[in-house]
Amino acid sequence: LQAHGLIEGKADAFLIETAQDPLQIKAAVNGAKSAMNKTGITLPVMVQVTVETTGTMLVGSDIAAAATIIDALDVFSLGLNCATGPQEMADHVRWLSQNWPKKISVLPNAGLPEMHEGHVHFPLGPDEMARWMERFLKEDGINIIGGCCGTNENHIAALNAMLARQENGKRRPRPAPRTQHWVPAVASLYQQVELRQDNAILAIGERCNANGSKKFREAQDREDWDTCIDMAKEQVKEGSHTLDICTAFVGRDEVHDMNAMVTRLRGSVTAPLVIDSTELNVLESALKLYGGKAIINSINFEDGEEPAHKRMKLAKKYGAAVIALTIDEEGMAKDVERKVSIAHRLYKFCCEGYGLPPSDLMIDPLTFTICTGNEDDRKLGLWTLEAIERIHKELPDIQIILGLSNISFGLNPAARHVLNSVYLDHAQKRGMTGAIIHVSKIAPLHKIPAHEVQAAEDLIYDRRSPMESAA
Ligand code: THG
Repeated sequence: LQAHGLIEGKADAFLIETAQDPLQIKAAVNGAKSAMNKTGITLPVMVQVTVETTGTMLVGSDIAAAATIIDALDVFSLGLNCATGPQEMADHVRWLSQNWPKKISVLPNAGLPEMHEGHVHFPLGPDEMARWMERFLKEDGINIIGGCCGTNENHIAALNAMLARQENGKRRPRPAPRTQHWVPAVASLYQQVELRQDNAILAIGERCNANGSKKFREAQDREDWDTCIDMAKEQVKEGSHTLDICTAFVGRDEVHDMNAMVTRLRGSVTAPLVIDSTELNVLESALKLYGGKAIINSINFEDGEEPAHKRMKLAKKYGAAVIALTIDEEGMAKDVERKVSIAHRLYKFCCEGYGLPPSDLMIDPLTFTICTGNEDDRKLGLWTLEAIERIHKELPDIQIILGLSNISFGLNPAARHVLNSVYLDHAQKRGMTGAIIHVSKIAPLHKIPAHEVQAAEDLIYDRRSPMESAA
């Protein structure tokens, strides 16, 4: 309603400012978008976060986390205002300059407030303020300037005079050129996590899953949330970059349990969340509660495109990355050709249809167990590897992930760890960028006895040297 009134009143842009919490920004941006949809009038949406002297927003988000979350909301500009003066903002302005792909605004206070005989005094005068802004303009290429607390018409006049001095006063100054480098990422409230890890995969912790862990399921069933959260924290400690959360459990309320997890996790773990549910309402209620940039797990075309449309709308509305499975109206893709062709269809649907950045699309070409003993299943692991290689070649900018542990269902735990580790290594070499795994149960190949690696590879490549002895 407020946004609607601003449009009716002929506002030129929306400015969402002095933001302390990314969740508040998501709500405000969506309010503005909904009013723009209703009126058919599109205005630029500008966002400004308030970074305290601690170096983070009040809830703890640093500038990289905030930028990652806000970028996914498709805004016009991002900047800083309030809390501090320009000096304290300089590092964050520099970060924006080097990373943020769109316009940058800077509206500092007139320095850090001091108390003088019971009165608040802002120490920075107009000229000093203008010198800082000139530096930001010339060194960091910022686009929009102004002042916040403690500034008055004299400060603004000084900024105006500074601008008029640029380029001999002939015309409005161009900001210094920037060579920013935007890194594809997701984020918790606290930190940005890059979707492409250097020489490693993005590790998605698998254990907070009612179907994937007996311990989790039992804790969830007795609503022992402390144990559930401890399992999340333990996975982060072990090296999980993000956490898969699944509360689907027959006989329990999945929305209630997901909400219980998200409200507790958002303020207590630094890893971004992967919301794993087949139910649209579970996905939406989790995303509504989460201030970070989450990953939706998952979309597919099993029941046609309608469910995928609904999930992509959620992804755009709440600013999330997306895991997409190679499943279509014919079912789960098992052979290479079908996996690759569905991957292309998913790419067109999500990236061309909804403007999802390719780097935020995480294709999962499906892992099936190769340990059933069925003749028909023996090549499933190999086909997935070949599909990874092709998808990586044909769609180099997207991410490729697997629910790795599925590969070894049916084996004993020790053999599973070996097969999972070896399969991970092969999948990574072919272009997989992330995996849902139990990090502490993955070993580097040089730590696994050579004959066990050999046995696992024989199984993966269907070379008929029986792994059965290991099982
Ligand atoms: N793709 C995507 N999402 C997924 C999967 C996928 N989410 C769920 C699942 N598959 C990946 N997660 C797991 C989690 C646990 C196990 C397997 C896959 C697992 N758990 C042991 C078991 O069940 O035997 C441990 C049991 C225990 O600790 O009690 O194997 O493919 N996108």
